[in-house]
Amino acid sequence: MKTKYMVTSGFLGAGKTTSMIAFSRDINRRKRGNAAILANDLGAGNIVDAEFCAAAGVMTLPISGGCICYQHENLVGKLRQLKTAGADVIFSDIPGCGIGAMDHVYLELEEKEKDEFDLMPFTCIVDPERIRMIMPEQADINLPEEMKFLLDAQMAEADLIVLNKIDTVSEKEARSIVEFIKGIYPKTPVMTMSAMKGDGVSQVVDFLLENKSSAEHREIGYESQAFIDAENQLSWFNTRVYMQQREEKNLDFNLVIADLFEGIREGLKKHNSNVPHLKMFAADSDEELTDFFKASLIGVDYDVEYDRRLERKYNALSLIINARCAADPVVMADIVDEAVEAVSEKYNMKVRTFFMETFGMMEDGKGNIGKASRY
Ligand SMILES: Nc1nc2c(ncn2[C@@H]2O[C@H](COP(=O)(O)OP(=O)(O)O)[C@@H](O)[C@H]2O)c(=O)[nH]1
Ligand SMILES: [Mg+2]
Repeated sequence: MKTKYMVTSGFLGAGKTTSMIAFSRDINRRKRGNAAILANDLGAGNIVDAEFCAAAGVMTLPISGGCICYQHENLVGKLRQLKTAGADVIFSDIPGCGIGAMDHVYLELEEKEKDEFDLMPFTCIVDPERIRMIMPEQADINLPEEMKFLLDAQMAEADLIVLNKIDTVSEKEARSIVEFIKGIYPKTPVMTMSAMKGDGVSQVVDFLLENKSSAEHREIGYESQAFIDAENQLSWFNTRVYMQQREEKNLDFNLVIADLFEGIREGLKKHNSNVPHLKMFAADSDEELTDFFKASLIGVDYDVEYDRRLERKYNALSLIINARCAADPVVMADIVDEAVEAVSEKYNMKVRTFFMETFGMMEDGKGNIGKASRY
C-alpha cells in the first residue's frame, strides 16, 4: 500500500506544527491510519518543534539542516524510515519562507517515487491575525511590509487553505476572512479549524484522506525580487543553554523562562525589531519526557502562549530557544544573550551555552537553498 504524504505550509507561527500534531492524533484516535510527523527546520539541531511533536506522543523524525525542498534523497530516506516504523500517513512542514515545496517536493516525488507515495492536498495553514496584513484593512502588525508577499504566495501554492485559530475570532470575523480568501483563490477549497481546541480538525483530516493533490506547478513568484526581499527580512537563531542554580536551590523555572521571554521582548522593542515566532522548550530528561515546558511568542505585541508548563522544580535545566526573526541575526543573538545574563543574575544561576547558531535566510544562499551556517 502507498504511504500518504502531505506538506503543510504557512506563515511562521500560523500553527503548522500544532496542526500536524492535531491531524496525527485525530487519525490515530479514529483508527484511520498510523500517523507520523517529519519535522523540518533549517537549523543544525536543537529544534523545538521536533522535540515538541515527540513529546506530544506522535511518532516523529526530525529533518534539519535545510529545507526539504533541497534534500530529496534525504527526505525520501526519512519517509521510508517512518514507513518501516509503521507509519502510513506522514505530515511534514516547510520552514523559512514557507513556499516552493509544490515544485521541489511534490513534483519531484510524483516524478521519482510515484508508486510509493500518495500526495494528499498541499495544505496552507492561515493565521487570522497575520492575514490582516493583506486584507483590505492592511493592518500594521509590526512586521516588515515585504512579508506580505509570503502570505499571499503560500495560499497561491496550496491545494487547500485552512483558516486556523478560529477560537481566537468571532464567527463573523472567520466568515469574512474565508470570503476574502475565496475572493482571491476561488478555485481553492477553504476550511476552518482550531488545531489547538480541536474544532474542525476531523473534517480537515477527512478531506485530506479522501482527496489527492493536483500536483501541478503554480506560478507564485518563486525567486522573484519580492521573494528575495521577503527572504532578506528573515533570520534564524537557535541556542541551547544550561542553567544551574549556584546554591543548589530548586527553582520554579516557569518563572525564569517567563522572565526570559519578557527580556527578549524588551530587547526587540529597543531595537525596533520583531520575532514572528520565538519558541522555548525544556524537559526533565531526554528519554522520559514526563515533565516538559513549551511556549511560543508570535511577536512583540502578543502574549506568550504556553502549551505546557513545568510541573516540578529543578536546580538545573537545559533550555532550547528557537527564534525566527525579523531582526539582524547578530543583534538577535545579543538580545538573547542580554536576557539570559539578566535571569542568571536574578536567580543566581551559572549559565553555559552548549549550542548556538544564527544566520540570515539570505546568507550565501542558506535559507531555502542550502545548509545553515554554524558559528
Ligand atoms: N488559539 C490558538 N492558538 C493556536 C492554534 N494553533 C496553534 N496555536 C498557537 O500558535 C503558536 C504557533 O503554533 P505553531 O504550531 O508552533 O506554529 P508554526 O510555526 O506554524 O509551526 C503556538 O503558541 C500555538 O500554541 C489554534 O488553533 N488556536
Ligand atoms: Mg512549527
